[in-house]
Amino acid sequence: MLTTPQTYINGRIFNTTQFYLDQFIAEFDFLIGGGTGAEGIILAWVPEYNYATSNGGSLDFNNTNGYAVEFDTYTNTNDISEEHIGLIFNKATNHLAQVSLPNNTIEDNTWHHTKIDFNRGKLLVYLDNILYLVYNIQDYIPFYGYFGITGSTGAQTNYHMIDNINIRQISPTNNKFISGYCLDKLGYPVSGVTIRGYFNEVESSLSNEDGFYTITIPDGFSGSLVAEKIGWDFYPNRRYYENVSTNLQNQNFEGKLVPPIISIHEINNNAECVLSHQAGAEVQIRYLINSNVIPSYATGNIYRNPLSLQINSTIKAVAYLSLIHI
Ligand SMILES: [Ca+2]
Ligand SMILES: [Ca+2]
Ligand SMILES: [Ca+2]
Repeated sequence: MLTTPQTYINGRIFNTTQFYLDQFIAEFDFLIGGGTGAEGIILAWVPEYNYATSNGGSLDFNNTNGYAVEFDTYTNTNDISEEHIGLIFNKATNHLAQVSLPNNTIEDNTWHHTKIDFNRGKLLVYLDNILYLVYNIQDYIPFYGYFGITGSTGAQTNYHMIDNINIRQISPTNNKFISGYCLDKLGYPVSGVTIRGYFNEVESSLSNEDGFYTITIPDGFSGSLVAEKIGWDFYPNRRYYENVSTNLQNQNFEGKLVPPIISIHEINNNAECVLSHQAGAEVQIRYLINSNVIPSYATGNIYRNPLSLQINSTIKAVAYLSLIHI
């Protein structure tokens, strides 16, 4: 029993065992009804379960930094309709997805069954064996946290009851992870770095906008990780691991742009500067010249390799090229 039909109360049940929240299937039965009509039930997966309690339209899910599937029975801020199934992040007003239900689909004082199938951002929500909600959380980053079910009432009320809770992961004890950041020397994130894991199976992962990566490994794995991006070198160039049985964080790589090769020739009294770099590198060229002569290329990206810079000068010109990654 999460709530009785009293106004402005909440109820929650959390499993205090920490899980790696990358994949799970959650099933349970619930009953909503017997009161004047609010607010609903959610299944939550959150980094901490002891966040501050709340009631009313927040569904006892407020400032959680986690995700939840809601079975909402009262129209509040940003709600699509009175009864709906939704995916919310952090708090109940923040819907990532929601689908409307006809009135008295779930608020009918009878038992319903839900199955919530989640796999690295891909969400399927079934109600009484019918698929209602499909959504993909782009760039979902698995984290350590807890499963729970909460419910609340507001000015209007209901019984909120749950039963037969079953939450399972395909291989909860076998999945471990290694995570870290790819940053340049100044601490700026390097995104789009392929982190390749070499062990029994080769698995890879890309660093995101924050330079953060996470890679799943089998329990007890021995092998190595390599960071790769065209135009970049990384330190260390390989990280070695032996018999890893816990999750490892802050396994960082420091990125450095591969230095270009610059050569300057004199051709018919003109200076030609040829600059070679690994194809595909995102590099911007800035220059200073100790004469008033304008070169034929001012700035540019290295789309061609090598890129040549023609300096039309009969006097001796010196080009200072500095490379700035974008
Ligand atoms: Ca209602
Ligand atoms: Ca609501
Ligand atoms: Ca809602």
